[in-house]
Amino acid sequence: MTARRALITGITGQDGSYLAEFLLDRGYQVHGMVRRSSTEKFERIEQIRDRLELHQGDLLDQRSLVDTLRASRPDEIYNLAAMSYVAASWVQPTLTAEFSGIGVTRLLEAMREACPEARFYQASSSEMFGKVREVPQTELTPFYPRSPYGVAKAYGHFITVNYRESYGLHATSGILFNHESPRRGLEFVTRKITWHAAAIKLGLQTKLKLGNLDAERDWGFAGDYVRAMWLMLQEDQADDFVIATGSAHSVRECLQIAFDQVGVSLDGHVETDPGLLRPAEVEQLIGDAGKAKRMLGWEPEVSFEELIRMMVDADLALLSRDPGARRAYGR
Ligand code: NAP
Ligand code: F7E
Repeated sequence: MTARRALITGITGQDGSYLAEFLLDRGYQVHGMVRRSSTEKFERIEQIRDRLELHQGDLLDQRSLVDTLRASRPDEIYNLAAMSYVAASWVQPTLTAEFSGIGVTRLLEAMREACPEARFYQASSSEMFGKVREVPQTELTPFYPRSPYGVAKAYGHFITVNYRESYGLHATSGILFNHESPRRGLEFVTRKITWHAAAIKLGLQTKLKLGNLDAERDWGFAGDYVRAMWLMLQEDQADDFVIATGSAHSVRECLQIAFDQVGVSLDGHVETDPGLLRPAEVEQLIGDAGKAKRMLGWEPEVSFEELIRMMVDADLALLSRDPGARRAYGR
């Protein structure tokens, strides 16, 4: 039997790397789209690099998208590429809209041209709920995004729904709440905390500066969430699904768990920095993944506490091996 073929945009990112491993384990031929860069950033896919077929392309460039789809001939397309850091979306709002909003239309247009029978997954986000209209949030909760990132993702979500309804494409939108892992970018709050907890424990840093400690998120493990992406594309009908754990925790709780894990007191090590507050904040997000549970049989397997401890232990191991690792990010 010939292997099923999947194309992942954003394969060098946190989710892309976990999804690529997940699909390889299921016998897929996995293709990835990567941006040209003067220095390769393949750290997260190094361990599987020789089992992947990589194509050069960019969500800003229509020609490269059509060529990537023609060359990879995917049965399943996972559009994970985006400018994913909310805080940076105020610094580069137009570029964020181009990558994370219009880029979705470019890829859907390329799909119409090159492989209209494929199945398409769009990486939508709980940031679309922003200033929430109801608690918990479901597939039917109205959006009220609070950042240029959230606005761009709302566009990406609706263009996915629209191409499903206009052209009959098998286009699914996964509305995923925050998910983290030891491969999370160092600028996101959980990883910033676990990296600093480890660095402070090892005597490599003394202080951690954070913004809003009261913000609450519904945090899950990225490995659980890529399984949900795949399950969505195995459904005969394309649809929208919320993926979440159903519990919210504050940044403050995350700090406490991380510092407890390394056995260091928070006193004297943590400062709040007004410069890290956002122009408009999302105070609390909690998702209801009941539809995914009923239709896909999906449930998260890793709890919040297990996740943060796993990340702290991975950062302790990383920094013990190489104390200079990513010191540049240790701000
Ligand atoms: P990530 O680690 O920041 O990875 C983003 C990926 O997108 C990287 O591979 C990056 O490539 C690529 N990319 C960025 N701009 C691109 C462009 N113009 N053309 C081609 N590739 C581009 O993000 P993640 O956490 O894995 O998230 C994956 C997706 O899910 C994103 O769309 C994100 O917005 C969405 N999402 C994430 C979460 C979460 O909590 N993680 C929740 C909801 C939705 P480089 O390596 O070249 O930079
Ligand atoms: O912030 C607060 C911050 O940057 C979480 C992305 O994957 O999930 C992610 O977006 C909270 C916010 O993630 C710091 O104000 C306090 O309230 O880790 P974050 P995010 O903005 O929720 C969604 C679902 C996505 O789709 C995105 O792609 O933590 N916070 N102090 C801080 N946040 C950061 N980054 N750094 C701080 O020092």
